[in-house]
Amino acid sequence: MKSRKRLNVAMIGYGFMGRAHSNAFHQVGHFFESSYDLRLKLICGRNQPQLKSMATQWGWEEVAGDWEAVVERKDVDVIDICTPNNLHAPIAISAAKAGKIVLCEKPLAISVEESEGMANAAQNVPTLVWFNYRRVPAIALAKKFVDEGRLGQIYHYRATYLQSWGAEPAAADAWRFKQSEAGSGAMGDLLSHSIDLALMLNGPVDEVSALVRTFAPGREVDDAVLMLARFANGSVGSFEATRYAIGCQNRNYLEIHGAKGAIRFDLEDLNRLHVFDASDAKEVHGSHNVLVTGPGHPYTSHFWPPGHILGYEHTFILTMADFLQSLEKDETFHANFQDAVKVQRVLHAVEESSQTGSWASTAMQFANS
Ligand code: NAI
Ligand code: SOE
Repeated sequence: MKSRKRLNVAMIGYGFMGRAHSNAFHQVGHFFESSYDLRLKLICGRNQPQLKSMATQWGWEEVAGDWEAVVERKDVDVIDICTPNNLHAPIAISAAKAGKIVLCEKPLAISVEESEGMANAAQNVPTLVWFNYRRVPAIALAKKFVDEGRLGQIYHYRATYLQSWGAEPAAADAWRFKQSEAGSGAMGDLLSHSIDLALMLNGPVDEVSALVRTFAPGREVDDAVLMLARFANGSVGSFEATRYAIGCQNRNYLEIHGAKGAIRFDLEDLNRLHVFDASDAKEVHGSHNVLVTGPGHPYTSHFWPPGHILGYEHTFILTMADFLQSLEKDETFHANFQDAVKVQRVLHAVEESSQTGSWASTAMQFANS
């Protein structure tokens, strides 16, 4: 066993992601060897009774109420931001200025300018953005196939991120519906994931044409967004993200068609990658329905024997595992703040196009960033 350096983590916000990250911080050391020993030092939030119960349940040593004080603490090495989107920038910038490692939930920010400010402030500290779907083993396998050229020249990229809870009246007062806290609706919340995956799998987007719609009367943010994209590699993309896809819970789907083959993935069946290989004998042409649990598949040997499936929580454990390895090797981790700025620029172009009704460039206004 290597001798390990202790990293004290402070997590701001303790809701859904607070639990997903707490689990990852606990589990990563069980499944991956690392030079780092994560210590769950403190969690920060506004409701002290809830915070204390969360701390007890998830093994956090201390609780705190004021993030400004937390980011300055000398005994904290890592700040993990799990708050609503509008707080990402102020917390991340203060934490980076205090020299902390900064982990931040997506979308990185509520505007391009804000995200650039974060990336600038964090130039000298390691950063991570929790675009966790990059680490679904089936998506990592898709990335390997694309990088190996197994799909050939890419023609089509297609992504849909379909949820339905936007249509539920009970959800109506959530922070996710407030412009001031969320910045946007399906755009920042869901489309950001699809864009991040598209940039990772298919490279830069040059231009977009978008349609944005709010169905609920008086709602401040978008419920649905459609985007057409021109990729730098010559392929074309279509994207749809919505909170009004009645019947769908969390259907994060993508499909890529190239000259030599195709792949298709659906988060609602996350252990599977459908792979079409045009070089297969014609009489057996059809998609291989690959169970991505090993042997030989990305990440899977760290968990269970082949066929013993993985879940949503593993994507966060794997994100953390790769991040700790990048720290150990002094390598750049992805997705980092710079990667997430690129996502913000596409989102900005989406907003612009939806307002002007014209195609919008992702480079136009921000050519120096
Ligand atoms: P949530 O509503 O479950 O939790 C938000 C937390 O922030 C709560 O604990 C709340 O008390 C806390 N908070 C709010 N204002 C605060 C303040 N001033 N100081 C300290 N704490 C404060 O929200 P959820 O779902 O955990 O989302 C948080 C972030 O994670 C968002 O940016 C969201 O977009 C992102 N997210 C990412 C996911 C992913 O797939 N990577 C999945 C779900 C959310
Ligand atoms: C809610 O729409 C949500 O939790 C998003 O905030 C996440 O980013 C997405 O991964 C799942 O759905």
